[in-house]
Amino acid sequence: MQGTFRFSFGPWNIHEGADPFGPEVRKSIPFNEKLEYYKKLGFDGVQFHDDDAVPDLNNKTHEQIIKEATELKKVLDDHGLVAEFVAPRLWMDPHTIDGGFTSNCPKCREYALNRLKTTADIASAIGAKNIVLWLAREGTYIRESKDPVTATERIGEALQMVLDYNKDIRVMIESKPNEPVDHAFIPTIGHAIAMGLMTNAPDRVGCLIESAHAILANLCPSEEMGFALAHKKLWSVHLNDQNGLKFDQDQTFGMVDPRRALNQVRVLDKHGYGNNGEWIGLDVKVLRTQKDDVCLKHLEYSRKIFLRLLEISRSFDDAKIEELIGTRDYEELNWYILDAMLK
Ligand code: XUL
Ligand code: MN
Repeated sequence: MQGTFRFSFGPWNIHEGADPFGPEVRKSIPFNEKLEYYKKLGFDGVQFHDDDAVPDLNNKTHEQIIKEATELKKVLDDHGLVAEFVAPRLWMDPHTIDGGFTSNCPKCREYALNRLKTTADIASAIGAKNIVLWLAREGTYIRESKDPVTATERIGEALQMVLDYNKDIRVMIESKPNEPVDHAFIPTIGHAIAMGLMTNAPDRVGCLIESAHAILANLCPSEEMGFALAHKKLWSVHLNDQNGLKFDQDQTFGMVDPRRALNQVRVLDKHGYGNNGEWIGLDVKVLRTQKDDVCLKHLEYSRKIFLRLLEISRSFDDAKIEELIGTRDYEELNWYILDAMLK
């Protein structure tokens, strides 16, 4: 069964280029202008952080937040766009300096839980069925500062809380082993899937695999995807690329290792990804060196590279591959794959 592919990205994937060592290098593009680019670039889905959808959340009443989210839904409808998910931005606020759900400060944990409820409300108002939890600061810089059992239980309790709070939503956990923290509590997709088992609704807890995050855990993204697909838990992906174990690079899909990218496309396509409405998210960053007039190419080319790799993957003769597997001639299999890619 082949996959069905529709593409999404988040407004943060078009940005001004500031990094920890230097300021912005491009002009800001207002959110409404960003929306204009989606269809032109071949994208139909929008990914949101809670405050991408409703800016300045902390200073608005619940009523205002829902009103603005409802208005946003109309804007999306007018553009023919769909909201894929909403993710609480639990890493920027002063309450979340030491994490959200696992913070050592009870008031800060309460803030994080309330923000998760608001995220669920925004998701419902903009017609998104999914919440993404990238557990950015749920981890430690100093190992003795948090007890890992208590921390894991607290993440489980947060999941249970939001599943009970809004029965229509599903949660997708986006694992990442490090950055901004030294060591995250949910570093891999195996951890993410296991978290569902701490709730009474594991069928509503799945995962989002980001290529770069798997690579940062020194794991192979396509194998991680295979594991999640076997568990029927791969509900979204953030495709991109990453050159080794360093800061999270969010490079254009396939930029570093096209074969590794091919294998991600192949496992998704072979196992019918997208046939239940799953999206291909491209969590890619504009290179800081790109000028204003060419600052969307990372999105355009990531999608294009995905589609080119899909063509190559679909051109493979399965019988030939089976034959090579049967004779255990893996050198020939390697040649067969590389020859197709290098043509
Ligand atoms: C962080 C990351 C985030 C999430 C959304 O590394 O990938 O962009 O995807 O919060
Ligand atoms: Mn991501």
